[in-house]
Amino acid sequence: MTLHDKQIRVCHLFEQLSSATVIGNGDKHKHSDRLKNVGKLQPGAIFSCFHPDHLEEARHLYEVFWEAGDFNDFIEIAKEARTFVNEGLFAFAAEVAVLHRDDCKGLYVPPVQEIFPDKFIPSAAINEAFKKAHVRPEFDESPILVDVQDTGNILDPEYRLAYYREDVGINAHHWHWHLVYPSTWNPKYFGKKKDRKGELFYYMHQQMCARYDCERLSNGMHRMLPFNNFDEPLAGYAPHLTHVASGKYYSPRPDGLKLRDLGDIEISEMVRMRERILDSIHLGYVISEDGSHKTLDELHGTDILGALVESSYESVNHEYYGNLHNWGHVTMARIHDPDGRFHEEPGVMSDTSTSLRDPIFYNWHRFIDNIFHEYKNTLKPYDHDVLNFPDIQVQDVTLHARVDNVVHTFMREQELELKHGINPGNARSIKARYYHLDHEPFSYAVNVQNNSASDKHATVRIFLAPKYDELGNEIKADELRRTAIELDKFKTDLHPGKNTVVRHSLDSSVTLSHQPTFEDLLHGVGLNEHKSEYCSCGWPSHLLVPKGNIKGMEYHLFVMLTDWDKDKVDGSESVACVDAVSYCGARDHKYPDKKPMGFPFDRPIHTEHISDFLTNNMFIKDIKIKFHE
Ligand code: CUO
Repeated sequence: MTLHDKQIRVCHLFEQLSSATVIGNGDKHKHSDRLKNVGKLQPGAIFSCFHPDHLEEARHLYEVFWEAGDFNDFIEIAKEARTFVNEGLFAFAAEVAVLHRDDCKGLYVPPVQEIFPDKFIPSAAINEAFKKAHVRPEFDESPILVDVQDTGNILDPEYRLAYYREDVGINAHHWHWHLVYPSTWNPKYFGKKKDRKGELFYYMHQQMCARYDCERLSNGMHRMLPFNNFDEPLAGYAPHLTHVASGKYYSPRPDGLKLRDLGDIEISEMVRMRERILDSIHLGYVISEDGSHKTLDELHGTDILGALVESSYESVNHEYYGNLHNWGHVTMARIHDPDGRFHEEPGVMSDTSTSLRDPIFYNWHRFIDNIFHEYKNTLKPYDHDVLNFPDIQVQDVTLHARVDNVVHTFMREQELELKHGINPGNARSIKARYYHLDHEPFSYAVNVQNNSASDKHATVRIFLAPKYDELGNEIKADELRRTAIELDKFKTDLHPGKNTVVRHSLDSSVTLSHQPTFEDLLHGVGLNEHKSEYCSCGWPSHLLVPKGNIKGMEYHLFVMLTDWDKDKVDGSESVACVDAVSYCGARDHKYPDKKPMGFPFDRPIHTEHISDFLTNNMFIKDIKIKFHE
């Protein structure tokens, strides 16, 4: 079977999943014995990647898919499961299988925004598409185009950031990230450990918070206030998303509701989880299931905490530390109907493909990030020797764009094809039109002097951080750590003497450069046996930099070169997807950088101004980001 034939069969598993009528498990006795543990979550219900029961059922299913004898067996058992398993849960499990089965290497799953357009496009636009399809003559196969309506207005101050929170690309990224790193991943069962999974949970979400704060400052708003108090009334949000096949919608949350106990979790338990985690951070060790102490050492501390806070399968003591982060998502998603008396569906916080839409996501994740920050603050600042790269001096950095050292941003029109998820009638194409933030392409030129007599290998680390806070005061070095966003990280070779290192924004190690569409995959376009589904993880390249403002918002562009021979890990040069390794890691490989994620901003900085922190191998250039209306 060719790669293309396999790809078509994978695509068919996901076709029309949004509008398919899945009948449920009424006929369960007829199903393969292998599927006896699935079919609990009703079709049409909103699958939660955070609720333990949903996750457990999804784990059963992806393990069945993983165990299938060969590719054909996998497709057949998946086709059977698709007839009665909840759609979202099925997609999650089938995608995890495509990502991890050896016989699926080189294959993609279609983009989640095309599988489930109803998780990305407000229902008014989707209804409009249905209407347009129904009122036209049968022979008319011309494309249908509908516009996406606003989900709020300026009476809600947070609405200014709707373009960002509701961006299709960031929500798709988040869904994908949690497929690459399922919290239920059992390394013993699969025989492979995902390297630094807990630390990446911390880092990827920390970066989401930092990026959100940059976006807030760009829009003249204060940085986000973390969730802190389990008794406080929370701000509301209305998603306007409805599941097409079942008519069930992601519930809105009115302003002013407080967290309440659910049948399966009490808020007081969550308070206790936080206390226990913080106590352990202050003691410097966590308590394992057998009562022994595990030190939060410099090498593993963040990874241990990440697993415990999320919490994932690798938590050292699930019983004692609980499942703080995941329960936050679930309790916030069910705040409007905690005991289920109204049969309401949860809100968007329940689902990884929708939760970034809700402002509360960022408050919650900053609260989680503050726990990691508390831990990082127990570590001593990096010594000069760790920061410095002897003989290497960065002399200048220029950001080349239309105007040097200025990046222009703007809103770009975009269309999303809906027809593979929902297709009323016979339209050749049904597209939803929306706008997203984008930026002009740019490149960095780094002038480096290698004062040694030999070639050196360097890791180039590029970050961006806003220069001023919401009040116009310069942000101090230690505070900059919270808002510094990674733009790129790559290897370069330095000859003795002067070097100019040039790198294009399109090559960034945080962003996804290209993702094939559903149509591409059906036609075999973009297939490459050396790439695979793992390569679909990555931050959207149109959101590499924040919006900035009309005047030109000032940012520090921070560049640091470290010794690649010390940073490298075995096999990192043979990683298949080098596209977005910073936030997504690498399939079947160690995270390709030995330094702690976020280095050098992950540890306290004791100098007041960032310029006093710099060693010879670092450089700061002030640049502007200018938004064009
Ligand atoms: Cu990704 Cu809370 O883990 O959203």
